[in-house]
Amino acid sequence: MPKDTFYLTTPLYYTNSTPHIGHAYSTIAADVLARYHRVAGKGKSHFLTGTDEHGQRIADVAAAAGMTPKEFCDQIVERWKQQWRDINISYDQFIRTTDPDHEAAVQRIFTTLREKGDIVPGRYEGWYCRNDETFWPESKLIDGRCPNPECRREVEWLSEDALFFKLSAYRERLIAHFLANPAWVRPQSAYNEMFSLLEGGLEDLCVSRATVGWGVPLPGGGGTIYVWVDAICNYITAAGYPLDLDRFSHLWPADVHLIGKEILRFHTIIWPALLMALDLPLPALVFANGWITMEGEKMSKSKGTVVRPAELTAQFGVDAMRYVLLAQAAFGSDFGFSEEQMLRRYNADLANDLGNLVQRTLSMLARYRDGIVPESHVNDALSAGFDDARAAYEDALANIDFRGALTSAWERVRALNLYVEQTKPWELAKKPDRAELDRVLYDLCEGLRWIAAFVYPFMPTTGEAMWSSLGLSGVPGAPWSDALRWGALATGSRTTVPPALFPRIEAAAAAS
Ligand code: ME8
Repeated sequence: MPKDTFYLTTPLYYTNSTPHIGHAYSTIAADVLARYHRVAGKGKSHFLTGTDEHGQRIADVAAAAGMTPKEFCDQIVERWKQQWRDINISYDQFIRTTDPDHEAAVQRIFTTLREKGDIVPGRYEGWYCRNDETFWPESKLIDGRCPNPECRREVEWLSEDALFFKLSAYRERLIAHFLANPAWVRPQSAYNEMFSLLEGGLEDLCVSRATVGWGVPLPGGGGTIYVWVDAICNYITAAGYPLDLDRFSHLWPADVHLIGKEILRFHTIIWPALLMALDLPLPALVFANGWITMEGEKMSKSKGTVVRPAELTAQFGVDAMRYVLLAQAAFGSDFGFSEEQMLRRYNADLANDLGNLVQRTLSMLARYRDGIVPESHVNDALSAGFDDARAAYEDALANIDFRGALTSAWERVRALNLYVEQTKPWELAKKPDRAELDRVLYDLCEGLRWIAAFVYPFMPTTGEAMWSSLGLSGVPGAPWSDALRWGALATGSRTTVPPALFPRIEAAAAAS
């Protein structure tokens, strides 16, 4: 069977904690792409997310809470799922690394790699960070501690018989893949960093843990499979590998793995090498989002600098939170969390620009024409601007450039607001000849329809509210190539004025 589905993934989040806006940021980004592809894509799409539940760290947290690791994960997973429902994440599949079919698939993969000679026995001696579940060479430690700025905990010396994946044997092939596919890791800075890591040489990877009990058991006994190998294989096990190869053939290779930049090495060096060892094709793109920072550093639970999505949705609402997070910075760049900046953006882009356009357009239509869409007509100047915006929007999302897509949509929002100022419908309404006012009102409603389609992947509830206010049913913008033709809004459609979508928030109210 040929691959026919756009396949998109997020990282699997650790269940030792609950979601903060950093996790939400990556997941919202994936949701935007998934919704856009469902509406505009040529085929099906599949959006995978889930939880990473094995490893010593999670066993430790569970023990501290007086629960078994599985009991602990079962209740935390519900909080992740609830969070995603609360912010309108439309995943198609949620995988847990404790799912029995995932565990069985990982064991099969492990056995295959052993049989092929890619996993071999050896002895591990070195530093291990229990918190990060990562082996660190001595040269990387900072003052004898874990070099991850979020962690910096003491590392332990491990000395045990272990199994190793022959990562170093894949270095040449990885280098060749990077050279032949210069856009497969993005942004460019991520590609460059990973390429220079490769050039610096690779060591084999220890893939078994004799002393960690909470994990996928090693086939044949003697401990568990290294949690990162277990977790990273989710992208193929969720798609059916190796137990349902028919399903797998529709999905794999993934079109996009969205990840945070701190896990690039796992996704662009270890993961492709594992896939090469399994004779499977590599994902088309790994895109690393930047970090949302607080006081210049990645948000960190241990430093008490995390912001929860609920804190933002209480203030702005779900859609506005989704918008402000993605409009704030180029995807792939870090940005400092600032409620003040978010508030400014909310008031400028949502309350003033979009909210105002929706209200004034539909209110004027209600007042002057009983809410009925006037006769359809062609307006070359306006429609050319919308065609260009559509092309720019599509191009931006093909390049995982959320801010770019929003910019092209908001240029049209502002163009329509300007059109209102220039044509002054309230003055045209005083003229006995109806034709000119009808043309302007049609243009505004039609423009609004396009904007609803652009807005929908980012702000689903808002897009739907705009769409139904225009008397339309179905998913805004679907199917894309029919919907995004100027003049498709039917004459005679009955519109309604929605409640204010984005009431202005005063800074004083926000602070209280
Ligand atoms: O790393 N800014 O899970 P995790 C932006 N289980 N994105 C952030 C962020 C921030 N401040 N904080 C977290 C793991 N993220 C592994 C992954 S994948 C097979 C296994 C996002 O719970 C970002 O996508 O620590 C980052 O990579 C992910 O959450 C890390 O989640």
